[in-house]
Amino acid sequence: MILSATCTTNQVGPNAPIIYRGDLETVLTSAKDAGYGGVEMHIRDSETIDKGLLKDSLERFGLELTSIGTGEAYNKDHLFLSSEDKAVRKAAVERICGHIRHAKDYRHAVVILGLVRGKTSNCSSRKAYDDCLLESLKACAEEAEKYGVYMGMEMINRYECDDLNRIEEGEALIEKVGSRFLGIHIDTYHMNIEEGDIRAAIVRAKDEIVHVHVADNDRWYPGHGHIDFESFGKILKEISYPWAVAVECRPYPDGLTAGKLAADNLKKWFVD
Ligand code: LER
Ligand code: MN
Repeated sequence: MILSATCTTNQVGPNAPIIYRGDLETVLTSAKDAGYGGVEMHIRDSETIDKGLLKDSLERFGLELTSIGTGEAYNKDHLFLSSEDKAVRKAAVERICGHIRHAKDYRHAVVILGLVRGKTSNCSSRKAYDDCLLESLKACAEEAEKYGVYMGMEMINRYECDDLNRIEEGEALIEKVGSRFLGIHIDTYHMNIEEGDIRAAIVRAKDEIVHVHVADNDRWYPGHGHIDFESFGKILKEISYPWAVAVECRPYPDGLTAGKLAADNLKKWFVD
């Protein structure tokens, strides 16, 4: 298991759950100094960034790219996979395919499918949402299979997204898409709201989980609130979860403090 920190070089809101913000050198230095082994980069469009620079910089710092956050496609560009507008749907699929072609240069950089899938409330009916989302996911899965890149369908709480809140919903959709490169991405903050029995849900989906986010119940760094991370760490050990655990919390009281306390706490709880 590798500990990862959320980072961005883009402008994002003060409450966005991304710890390190700033230029590439600054965010990678912060992640390395706090003791992380990898980073999750939140990238608006992989096709328009200097991918070589990112790769070289990560190698220089000895950090892995564990995951690509894709939410800006929805938040800033209003692109989403379930759109009934064919042009929007196509652009959303192309955005995700661009991230997939970027992720292929790394060992296991998961392309996150969170808000970029859209919401049922963005569509004229539940059926339209389901049909459009399935069509788009199948197109993305084709690209993912070509390059052996995993996409992680993130289960997000009901207040932020009106579908795919619970792990079992994710499992059902993944079965419909039918690609082993579409996996489940869990997040302690969302599970704390949505799952009745977190352990049972994780154990049931264990073979499909490709990425993990951690934040406390108040979305501060793990250890600030009342989620039992020691037990959560034991569940990940029980299923022999091999991939990254990325800290995705609000940068409170500031990014450097949040990132360092999160890393110290998680090492204490998760690493033998
Ligand atoms: C994204 O990983 C996430 O967890 C959402 O809550 C983004 O707002
Ligand atoms: Mn998350």
